[in-house]
Amino acid sequence: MSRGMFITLEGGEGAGKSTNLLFARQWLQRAGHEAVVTREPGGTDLGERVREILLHRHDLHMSAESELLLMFAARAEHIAKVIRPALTAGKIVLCDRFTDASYAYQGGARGIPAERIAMIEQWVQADLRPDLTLLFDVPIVAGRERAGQRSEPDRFERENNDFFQRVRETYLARAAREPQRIRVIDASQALSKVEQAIADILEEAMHGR
Ligand code: Z5A
Repeated sequence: MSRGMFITLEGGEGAGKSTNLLFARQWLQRAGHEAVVTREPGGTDLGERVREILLHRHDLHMSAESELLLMFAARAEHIAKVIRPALTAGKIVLCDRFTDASYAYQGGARGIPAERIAMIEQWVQADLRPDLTLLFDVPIVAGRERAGQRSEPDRFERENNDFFQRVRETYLARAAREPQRIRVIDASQALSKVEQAIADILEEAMHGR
């Protein structure tokens, strides 16, 4: 069987990943491709429980290392149960966040050296890397304003602007190093323009498939 395609969506808070994931799924559907839609942390029973601990258990204080390892514990399960089986079956996987987020949040923002993250990435993922990553980039304040419309902030949303600035810079630095895979989309534009940018990138990616 042919290997499918692994597409991830990344970005800071309120950048529009969830909104645009729906658009990407519909675009693929119209082009005749069924996509498996999933998210991190999460995507499996175990992953969703780990997500609950990571995002919503404000009474639990954890070190950056514990946070990183919990992300990868959820990821190992997600890869084994959802991502690899779908790719092996030739499907497209659309995933809301993946390992670039670990580099941005636990690496750039919390300070864990990238080389250490790379070791765990290699162990947990072996040769699995996204084929394409859509990075939604928006200035911190605008993103936080959009996200702030929601009720209770999660554990990450309680961090300050400097934290989110480091997240943004790490994402952009990774995109500069891997411009073929990580495509930066200006998410401060009107939604219709963002959608057009996604459609153009998907068109190109599907063409080369
Ligand atoms: N995390 C980590 O630390 N390490 C890891 O390895 C992984 C994750 C995998 C959960 O992620 C947290 O996990 C995340 C990083 C950490 N924490 N943070 N921050 P999440 O993806 O579930 O949560 P999130 O980043 O907070 O997502 P979000 O705030 O829901 O943002 P979004 O999905 O990018 O945005 P949205 O919900 O699509 O849009 C927000 C609002 O803006 C909404 O009302 C939209 O209608 C509006 N919007 C979107 N686009 C536009 C445009 N273009 N114009 C105007 N309005 C717009």
